[in-house]
Amino acid sequence: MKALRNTIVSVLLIVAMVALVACGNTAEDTTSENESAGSEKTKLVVGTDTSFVPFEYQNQETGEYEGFDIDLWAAIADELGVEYELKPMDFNGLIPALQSGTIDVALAGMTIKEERKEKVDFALPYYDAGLLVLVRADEEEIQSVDDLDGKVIATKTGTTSYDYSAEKVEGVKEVKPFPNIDGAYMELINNGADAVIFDSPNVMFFAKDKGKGQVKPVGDILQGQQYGIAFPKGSELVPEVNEALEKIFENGTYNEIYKKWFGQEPKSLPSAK
Ligand code: ASN
Repeated sequence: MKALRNTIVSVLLIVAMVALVACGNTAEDTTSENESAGSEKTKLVVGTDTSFVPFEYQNQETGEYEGFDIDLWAAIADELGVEYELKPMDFNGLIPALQSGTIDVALAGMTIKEERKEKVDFALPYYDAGLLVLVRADEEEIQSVDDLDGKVIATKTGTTSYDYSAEKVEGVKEVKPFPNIDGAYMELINNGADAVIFDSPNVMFFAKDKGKGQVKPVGDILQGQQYGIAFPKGSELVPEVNEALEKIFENGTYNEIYKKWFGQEPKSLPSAK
């Protein structure tokens, strides 16, 4: 009888222990799930272009994303006290990704444009740029945008340069769009296009760096433009980012980042128009 009671007690104890362990696990699992759900929520997804030197590009040795925009955003995120992850994508996919909520921020040297303002919200302008014509180094006929009558222009899909080339360049024969500007530069070098029209800082960087000796910019800077960081319509981040940007403009951080990437401080700070 005593032996039977002992067995029953032992079995009950084991059952109780198993139940406890199971409960413990469940409790733990729930906590960790909650924690990860929480951190995912506070981690912003920042969509960025795959190749827009020197604003955002992937360092081939380290695999890291680098550039003026990447540093500027890091300073903004620091001010805001938010965590984020960079999500590389083609430029053309950024606005749809903001609209569908796949990304919280688009960081891509994106020109502030009325048409885009209907789809997304922009923070304050953070960089003054323009467009520039690039031709092969041995080109003699094309001295400026006025010499592109009957010519083929290569540029990046969905950009202000595409619109400019298609709508503003008189007599243009064909505009060849590439998802990535490197493709357009290669097309020019390989004689598939007569010129590239694209953002002046990127064109100048390419002409001095990878394209050195093979290409040259010609003519004046066309169409003054300003870059802005873009957000989904109605995003609560916009006023916070604007406040952070104003602080970064005033405390010298902007000038420091500018100097790091462009070799000198800006002549003036970008101002809202
Ligand atoms: N700034 C240009 C645009 O927004 C091109 C780019 O690649 N960011 O269309």
